Amino acid sequence: MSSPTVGDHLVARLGLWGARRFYGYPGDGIGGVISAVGRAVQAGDAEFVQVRHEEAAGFAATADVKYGGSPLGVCAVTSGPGAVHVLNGLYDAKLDHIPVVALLGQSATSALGTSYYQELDLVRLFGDVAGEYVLQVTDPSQVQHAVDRAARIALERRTVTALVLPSDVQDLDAVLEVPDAHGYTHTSAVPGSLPGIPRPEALQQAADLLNSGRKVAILAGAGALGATAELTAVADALGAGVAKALLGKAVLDDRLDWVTGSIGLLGTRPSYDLMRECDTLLMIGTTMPYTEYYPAPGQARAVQVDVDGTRCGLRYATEVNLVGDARLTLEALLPLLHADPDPSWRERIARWNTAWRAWGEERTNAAAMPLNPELVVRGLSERLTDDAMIAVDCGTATSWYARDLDLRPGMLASLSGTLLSMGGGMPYALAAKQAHPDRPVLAIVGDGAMQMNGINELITVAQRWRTWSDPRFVVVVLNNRDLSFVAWEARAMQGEVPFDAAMDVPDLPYGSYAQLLGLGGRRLEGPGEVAEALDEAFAARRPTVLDAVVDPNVPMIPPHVSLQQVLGTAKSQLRGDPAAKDIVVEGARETIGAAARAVVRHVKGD
Ligand SMILES: Cc1ncc(C[n+]2csc(CCOP(=O)(O)OP(=O)(O)O)c2C)c(N)n1
Ligand SMILES: [Mg+2]
Repeated sequence: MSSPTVGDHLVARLGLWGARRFYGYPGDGIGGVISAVGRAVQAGDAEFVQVRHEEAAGFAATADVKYGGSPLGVCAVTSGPGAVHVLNGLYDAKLDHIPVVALLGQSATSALGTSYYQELDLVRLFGDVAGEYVLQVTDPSQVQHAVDRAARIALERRTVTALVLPSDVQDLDAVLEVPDAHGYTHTSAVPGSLPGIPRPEALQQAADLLNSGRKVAILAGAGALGATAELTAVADALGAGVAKALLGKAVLDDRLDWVTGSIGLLGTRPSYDLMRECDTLLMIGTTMPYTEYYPAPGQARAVQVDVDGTRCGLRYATEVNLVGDARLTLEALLPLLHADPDPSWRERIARWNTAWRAWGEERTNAAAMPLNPELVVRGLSERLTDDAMIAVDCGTATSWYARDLDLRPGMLASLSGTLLSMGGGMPYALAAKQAHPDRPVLAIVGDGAMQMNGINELITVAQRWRTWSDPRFVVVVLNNRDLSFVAWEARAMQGEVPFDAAMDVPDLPYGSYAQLLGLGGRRLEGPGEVAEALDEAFAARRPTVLDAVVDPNVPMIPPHVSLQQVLGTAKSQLRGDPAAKDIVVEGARETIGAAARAVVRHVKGD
């Protein structure tokens, strides 16, 4: 066998870090690495997932880690356009604190600096997204330390790192043994120990504060995932209610009466009330950005748990910050908790939940033309098995997911949580399947996002599904022919009439498109069809796309509708929003319409 190349060395060294699944797209700029991945695939040491667009490679590498597949995500893309395309997916990783190494092709060293074709200054371009570590590799003896540094920094700082690889360097002979000489460095591919437990004094201080609370609220985020049992025990010991940030939704069962579900603009009213009424706040693995959904400043005494001390005290003024792993920290905190919770606190929380669920039923059953999206999403809750994986795109789908989909421990669910990028849903679902081919996946995606990249990644699904031991891959397209989320933002936040040419999405028969690809597909146009179609899709022996024709005029009502937002809606109605006549109808939809009309009357002085 010919001697290993720089590309082979790179792939093998990444393998030592557990990074063996490469999401990517070839091009001559990354040719030597792609060939090396190919040789590793042949040897059974690696896997290559070709996506339809490099952005999806970035999203999928991120999601693979989020769904518990690889410890370290990796994507490989070519120079120039490939590198530019992957950026958005990498920003998703950076903002959600997911370790990903990007392998970027580059023009040959002999051409660099000559404005060569596809030559971009990638070290500079990636200086932000991979600001913690971006290195152009020009000598084979760098490979060992370049990979070790890129992997270690990505893992330790939970961020993105990048290696820029000139094409000629990728094919040079590898230097597997770094010389024992001046100017060389010998690095290790052994990962660091995981984050540990805070100091005992800090734990005691936190316990004293929490023990003195009478109405304790817990806010759990992505950092709490994997700590379900410990979180439950701590919440019980404190008699606390728990609200969940979007990325932490899978940590606790949505149906528990002391769990108030999602929080924030897309969250529930009980989560808002929990925060506004508590006297003590325990934040675990979250920096949920919507500060108006925290307790009022000064209202609650607060403790925060986070693996990264720099994120403590970021959204709410804390008294004690516990820097450590969430599960270990909660476990260590538990024996110190001797609270005397007021039982009426959890009883109140349960009453809030009962009222919220009743209103949810009402919203779900409200008539809509032709389908109410909340009816579709609630139907999904009942059909998900305990091992289901869920991926959601950005749009009204995020809102219905946050409020209407009941998750249970054991399920895996994620989305582009901080970047909130459209186009994450399908690559996330694909990566979930690559990570766990034996589990079913559900993707909920808007029609805008589907047309942005979803229909393309459906081709990847068609290409790969026969390699999955469980072929179930259910895509629910919320086809409202509208960029509904932003249309509602325009109405509620700016008081603007949405601008049709900007908001309209062309209708497309997503189910028929799926059939063209050899997948299952069906269009849903009436409430009577929903249950049967969902049952069929979850029982199918191949991926299925359900094209749910839903009403764009079902409003996303914030959990507490502020006067300002209502005024915004009222103003847009006054200015003749063509949707206004449809918005103001029966059931739940009347809530915002009626409030808006009340303000309109007030403004007009009736
Ligand atoms: C890449 C990207 N572009 C634009 C936005 C702004 N944005 C947020 S939601 C949304 C509308 C999504 O439309 P669709 O996928 O049809 O879902 P809907 O809200 O209609 O259910 C837009 C344009 C974004 N978040 N990401
Ligand atoms: Mg839409």
